[in-house]
Amino acid sequence: MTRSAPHLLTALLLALTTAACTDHGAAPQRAAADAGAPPAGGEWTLELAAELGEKLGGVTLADLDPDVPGDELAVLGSSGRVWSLAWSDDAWVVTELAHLPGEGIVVVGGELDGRPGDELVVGGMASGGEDDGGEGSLRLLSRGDDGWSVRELQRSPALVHGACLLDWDADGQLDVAAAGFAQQLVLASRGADDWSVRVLGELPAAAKSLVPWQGGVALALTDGQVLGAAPADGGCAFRSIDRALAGRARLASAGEQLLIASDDGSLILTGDAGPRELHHSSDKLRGAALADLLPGSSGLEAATVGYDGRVLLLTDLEHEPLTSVLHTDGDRLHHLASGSLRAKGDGMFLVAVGYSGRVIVLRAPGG
Ligand SMILES: [Ca+2]
Ligand SMILES: [Ca+2]
Ligand SMILES: [Ca+2]
Repeated sequence: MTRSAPHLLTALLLALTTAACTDHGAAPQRAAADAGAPPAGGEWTLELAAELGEKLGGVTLADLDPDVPGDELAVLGSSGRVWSLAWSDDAWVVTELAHLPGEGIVVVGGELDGRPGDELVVGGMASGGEDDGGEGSLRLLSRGDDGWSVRELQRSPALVHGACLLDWDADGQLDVAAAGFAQQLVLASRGADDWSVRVLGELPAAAKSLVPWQGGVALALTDGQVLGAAPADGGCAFRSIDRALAGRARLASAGEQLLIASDDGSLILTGDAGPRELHHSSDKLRGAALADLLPGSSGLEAATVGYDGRVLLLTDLEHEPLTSVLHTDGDRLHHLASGSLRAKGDGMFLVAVGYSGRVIVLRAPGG
């Protein structure tokens, strides 16, 4: 493992007494918004897991260390660095897994090689930074006996901005779906001998995000469309899920539902009754999480982050959603992940990263 002097960062417990505020004018006032009361569902705790000193583009939860039960964190830096953050002996241990030649924008993890532990898939630039232009790259990071190794799955004509894992061809093995500024949906699959990559279809605009959805994927496009893509007769069938004027930036899926975070600050939840706006921020949104974050509350909860630096929690989605500000970071936030971190205990977690270089870990109440 390329353990280049991992700096142990003393976990800084800020013990956030969340200043719950009813953020959206349409949302009703509730006890959660009263002075001194926690947000809906109870008090969250905030932890600064690391300050990595550069813009952070992506984060995910994955089982990077199979010897320790549960998931660790993987974080992408604008320099091309990929770090793992693992909770060990009451501190976050930061380890550089790889230093890619290009900036990483999206990272997902899952079982891709049949060996213990999750692998990582990173989408981003082939070389240089996001704003430099040039080719993109989709890379696989695998943990071997001698540390982590990197191989390129696909060299793209432009930045790879979204990726997700799903079993597209229903052969029992996860595949990698990816898209970006090249306006193509690409599928990478591991065969008996090696990986193969094929273009599933052309897109009408650049893609910012994709997630597994309804046996295929959903894609967030910069022209305001959200498209569904699913296997059909050996190929791929596209359909429109939602359309708006503003570009779409991040997606999260849970069952049949889809959460859409947009450039105009709107946070949309699709459902039986069609798309519904849960919240509207004054700045671009750059994160989407949709999960049962509060087991004591009925239904799912949603969360988002954005360029205003705020981490927002939305509860009571089935009725009139309540919005709580869980944290305000000092700079723009760029990505949000949710899941469990067994080494930290029970319950659900949100992890936010962005331009400040800080890795913000938020723990839901009731864990
Ligand atoms: Ca683990
Ligand atoms: Ca594996
Ligand atoms: Ca498969």
